[in-house]
Amino acid sequence: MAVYAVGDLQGCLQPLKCLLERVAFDPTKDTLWLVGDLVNRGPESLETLRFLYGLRESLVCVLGNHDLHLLAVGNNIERLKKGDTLREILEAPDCDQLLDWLRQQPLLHYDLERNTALVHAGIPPQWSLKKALKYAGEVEHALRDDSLLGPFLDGMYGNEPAKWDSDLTGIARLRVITNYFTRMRFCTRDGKLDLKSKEGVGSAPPGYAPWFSYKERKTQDLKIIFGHWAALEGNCKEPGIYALDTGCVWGGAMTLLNVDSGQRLSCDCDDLHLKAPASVQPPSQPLGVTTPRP
Ligand SMILES: [Mn+2]
Repeated sequence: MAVYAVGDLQGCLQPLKCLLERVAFDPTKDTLWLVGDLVNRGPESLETLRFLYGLRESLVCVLGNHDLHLLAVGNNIERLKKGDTLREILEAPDCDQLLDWLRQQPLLHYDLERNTALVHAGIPPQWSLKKALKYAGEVEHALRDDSLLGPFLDGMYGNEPAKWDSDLTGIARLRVITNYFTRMRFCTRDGKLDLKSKEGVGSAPPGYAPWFSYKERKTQDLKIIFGHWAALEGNCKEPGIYALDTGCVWGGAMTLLNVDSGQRLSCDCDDLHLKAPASVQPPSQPLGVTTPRP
């Protein structure tokens, strides 16, 4: 009855299978938590989604920015971008089934028994868990509602407003909530986002710091498991904060965390002879230095 959390998959199915085999994952007993960015950039986005759909009864997964992008492209709101490896999903006979499942997934998951939250990017310092769950619910409602889905996906792109204000309404409100949960790395003490810097902790612009680093953060008593930030290379010294994106798709590794014991395992993705398409190249610079991230 173990709970395992795994970092960003980005269509890298073989490293996930390698990790699940190593812990003898049993879907009838164990649970898999995923931090989102299930697809894109990697070699097997379609097979990854199919595999997860098959495991859905034993799975908790939160949405990442790439998953939202897939939903936007799949609903004809946005076009494929250079470097996207999502076409095979859009052309698959089971595309609708997979995307319907994907849009039901939350942005934030909270496990009461473990006092642990699962989120793609993070929870901004000014939000309590209670507020974060409420605001995540607003976006989740829009994703699940047939009449709200299109307007939400159409309006979610953009970096403004950079900061939360409880008076925000409509798409601007949903956009900043979405940016906090799925794109945040650096912010100010009061939660103003910088969405341009994608490098390590040392690259914070003046006045900004990693979202988890503020002493006044209102989720100090909560364990938080997150992904999205490959430049951290899985290192986060903040107590109770677990960074799991170790840049598998960029030639790094995929990381699995036993949520109860804290034990980590990683699978080196280069060892699996991934069939990466020619358009997907590992970064030429060491991870965590100046690697650009989507
Ligand atoms: Mn991401």
